[in-house]
Amino acid sequence: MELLKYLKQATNTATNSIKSSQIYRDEMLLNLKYQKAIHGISTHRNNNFSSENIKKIYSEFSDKAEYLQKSIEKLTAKAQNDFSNAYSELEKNARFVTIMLFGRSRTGKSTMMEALTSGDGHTIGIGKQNTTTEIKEYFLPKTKNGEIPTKDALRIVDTPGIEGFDGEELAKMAERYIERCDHIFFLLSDDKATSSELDRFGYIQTQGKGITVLLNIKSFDEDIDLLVEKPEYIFKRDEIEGHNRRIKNYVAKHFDMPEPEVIPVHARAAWMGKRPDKAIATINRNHEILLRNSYIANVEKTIQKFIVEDSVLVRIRTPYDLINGYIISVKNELRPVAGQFRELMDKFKYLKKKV
Ligand SMILES: Nc1nc2c(ncn2[C@@H]2O[C@H](COP(=O)(O)OP(=O)(O)OP(=O)(O)O)[C@@H](O)[C@H]2O)c(=O)[nH]1
Ligand SMILES: [Mg+2]
Repeated sequence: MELLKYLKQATNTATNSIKSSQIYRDEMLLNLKYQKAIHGISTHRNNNFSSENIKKIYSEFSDKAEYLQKSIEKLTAKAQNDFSNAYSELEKNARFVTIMLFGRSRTGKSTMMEALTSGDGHTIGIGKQNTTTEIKEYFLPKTKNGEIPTKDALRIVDTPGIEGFDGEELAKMAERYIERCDHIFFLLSDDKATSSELDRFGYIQTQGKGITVLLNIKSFDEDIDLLVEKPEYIFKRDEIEGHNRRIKNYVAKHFDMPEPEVIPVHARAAWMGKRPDKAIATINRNHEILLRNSYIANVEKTIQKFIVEDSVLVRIRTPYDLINGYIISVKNELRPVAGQFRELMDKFKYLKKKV
């Protein structure tokens, strides 16, 4: 009940912030019609040049200039469309505080989502990569049949793995969602954390999003007994400390951002502990202890803390971060085209002089 109050507060903040950012959205949409500023490039195409050579050179120049102009048109039209959609999504979903699960395939994102929402486990992968192939949203408080709530809620988003067999397309799908969320749970598993996945911190940072690392302790199922009896054999302090240091050092070395919090958790045990009916069939163990020793409570505490302490500030920023993110990405995409334009102009000036 207490949290609902804060969720309501977050909704109000988001609504106000979106309203006050609308003039910037309009300006952004207007400015993305950049192609209007480049005109007249090929107006001389049919000029009656006396020399065949000049005619040929001029025509080549015009072709290239037109091609570049079309590239810019396409690029800006796409950016305009994507931006406009992303912004309306923000408007439409202002009532949700959104936490997104992000990470390589098989790190346990879906398992974590099932644990947090006390799900039936059907989204968890069985031995294969890229089990999750689309963005899926889940809500707390839960609604009947998982319908989209009409009131303020916490939205937990499960995404496809960013590094798996199905590669780039799915990774892009997950990355595109970053701009729509308020906070990111970056899943790493203790069995196979690579530095290439940590490189994604840089991208998330440019979108202005906060990150908490969930270090999923993926011990074997047979070790679930051990987790109940002797959790310190599963949550090995030295190993966790090693991961913790490695993650923090890597982020500090490569990105200009605060050290992320790293929370060790056993996603599978948490899910089993929350689904006693299912788990009883497989294990005859004490679910309360299993749940406690999974340390899922630390993840839940982080969510509560985010809702109570940070969500208001974050939600003031969200629409502005979205706008900034697009400015940065359009700039990056336009840069190579601008370079080609410059090169073309230099070449043209040179030719003119020669002629
Ligand atoms: N032993 C153990 N296995 C886990 C744990 N978390 C996940 N798994 C297993 O790891 C596999 C992948 O888990 P998922 O939750 O489907 O992973 P995902 O990150 O959603 O994977 P994609 O959907 O492919 O991106 C499943 O077989 C899980 O049962 C854990 O804490 N311990
Ligand atoms: Mg999944």
